[in-house]
Amino acid sequence: MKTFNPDFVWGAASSAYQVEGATTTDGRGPSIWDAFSSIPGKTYHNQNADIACDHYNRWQEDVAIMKEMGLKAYRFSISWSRIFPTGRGEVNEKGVAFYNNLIDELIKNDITPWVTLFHWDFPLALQMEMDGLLNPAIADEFANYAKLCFARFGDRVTHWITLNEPWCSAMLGHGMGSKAPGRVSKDEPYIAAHNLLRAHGKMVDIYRREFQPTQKGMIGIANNCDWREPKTDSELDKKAAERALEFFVSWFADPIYLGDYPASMRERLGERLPTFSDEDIALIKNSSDFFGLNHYTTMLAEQTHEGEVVEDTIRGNGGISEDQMVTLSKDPSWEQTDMEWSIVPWGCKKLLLWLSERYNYPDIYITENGCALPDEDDVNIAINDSRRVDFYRGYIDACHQAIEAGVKLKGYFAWTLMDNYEWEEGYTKRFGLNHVDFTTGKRTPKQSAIWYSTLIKDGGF
Ligand code: GBH
Repeated sequence: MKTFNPDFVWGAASSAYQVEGATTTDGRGPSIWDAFSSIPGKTYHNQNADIACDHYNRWQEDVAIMKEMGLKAYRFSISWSRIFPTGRGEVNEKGVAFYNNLIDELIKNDITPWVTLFHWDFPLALQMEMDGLLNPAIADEFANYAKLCFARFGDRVTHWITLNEPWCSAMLGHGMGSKAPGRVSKDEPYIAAHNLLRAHGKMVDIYRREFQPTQKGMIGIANNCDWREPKTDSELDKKAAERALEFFVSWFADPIYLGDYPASMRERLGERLPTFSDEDIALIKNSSDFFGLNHYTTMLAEQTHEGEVVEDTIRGNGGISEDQMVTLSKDPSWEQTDMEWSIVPWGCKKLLLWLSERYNYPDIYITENGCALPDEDDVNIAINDSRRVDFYRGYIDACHQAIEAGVKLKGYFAWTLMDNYEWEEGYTKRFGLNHVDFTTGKRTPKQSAIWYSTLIKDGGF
C-alpha cells in the first residue's frame, strides 16, 4: 500500500460562480461572468450560472456530502460581489452571513475551510468604472475586499488563497477572450497579470500585518501549470520546454519566490512586460506561505522552427506562442479527457520536482487536479466512472512518488466536489466526484467519490 502522512490534507475544491447560483438573491451584485455569459455566443448554448448547483440554498446538504466522503478540507471561493455588490463601499451583510453559515457548518463537521478570495468572478461595477485588471489602482480594491474577508471570517478561516490561476485571468480573459471579460489582445495579458501580482502582494501584506499575528493562519496563491516535456532530446527543444514553463508558472512564481519576472520573459518581451517598482516587489517577494498548484495535463514542447508560421492560439500554446517561440503538441498515444487534455501522471511528478528545485522546496499543495469525462449527463454512466478512478489513482500515485523523491507535498484537492458550471463550456463538461442533475439538483456519488473516500479513510491506496 502507498501511504501518506496522517497530516496530509485531502480535500475537494469548487468556486463560487460555478456552484452557488442565486446570482440576484440577497443583494448580490453582478460579476463579469454574469455579463459575459449573457452575451450571445460566448458560452455553450448561452448557458449561465443563474442556478448552477444551487449551492447557495443547498449548502447544508453539500457539507453533509463532504462529511460522508470524509473530506478533511474543502476549498471554495467567496463571490466578491456578494460581499460588496458594487465591488466596494457598503457591505452586504446577507452575503457575509451566507459564508459565515457555510464556514461554521464545515468546522462543526471537522472539515477545514480553505478560502479562495478571487476565482475569476470580478465585480462588474469595478470592470465598468475602472477597467478592471488593466487599472493599477485595482490592487487597492482587492486589498480592501480581502481585508473585510479577513476581518469577518479570519477568526475561523486559517487557510487563505488570494487568487485562483491568475494565468487564466490574464491569458484567457485578456488575451484569447474565451473567458470574462472577453478581451482579445497581445499586450493586455501582461498588464492584467502585473496588476494581479500587485493585488496579491497587497492582500498578503494586509493579512500579515493586521491579521496573521493573532489569527495565525497561512496565505498563498494558486497558480496553474501544465507540464511541458521536450519533444526531442535536442538542446533547442529542452530550452523551449523550459521557456514554456517559465512563461506559464514562473511568470507568477518567480516574482513571489525570486523577486522578478524570469529573464527569458524580459528578454523576449522587452517593454511589453511591465516593471515592478521597489515598493511593489517588496510586497510581492516572499508573499506565499505555501505553493498552491492547479495541475491538469502535459504537452510536448519544441522550438518553433525558423520560418514556420506560429499558430496564433493562446490556449493551446499555454500563452502567446510567438512570444515564446514554442510549438506545443500531444503524443498520439496519450489518453484524452472530455476537455481533450491528455492524461499523463508522470508529467505531474516531473512538474512537482521542477518547481521544488526552482523554488527551493516550498511546501506545495495541489489545489486542483481532476478530469471531465464524456456522456456523464446520464447518471447511470456517471456513477460507473472507473476511468476517473484510474485518473485519480494515476495522479495520486505520481504525487506519492514525488514525495518519496523529496517534494514537500502536503495536500491534494480534487477538482471538483460535484459537477458544476464549467465556464464557457456551460454544463457539458463534468468534472465532479458527485453527479449533479441540473434539472432537479439531485446529487449522486460517482464511483470516484467512493474510491476517494476510501483512500482518505485508509490514508493511502
Ligand atoms: C481550472 O482551470 C479552474 O480553476 C476551474 O475553475 C475549472 O473548472 C477547472 O480548471 C476545469 O477546467 O488546452 O492542452 O493547452 C483550468 C486551467 C488552463 C488547465 C489551460 C488546462 C489548457 C491545456 N486550464 N490548460 S491545453
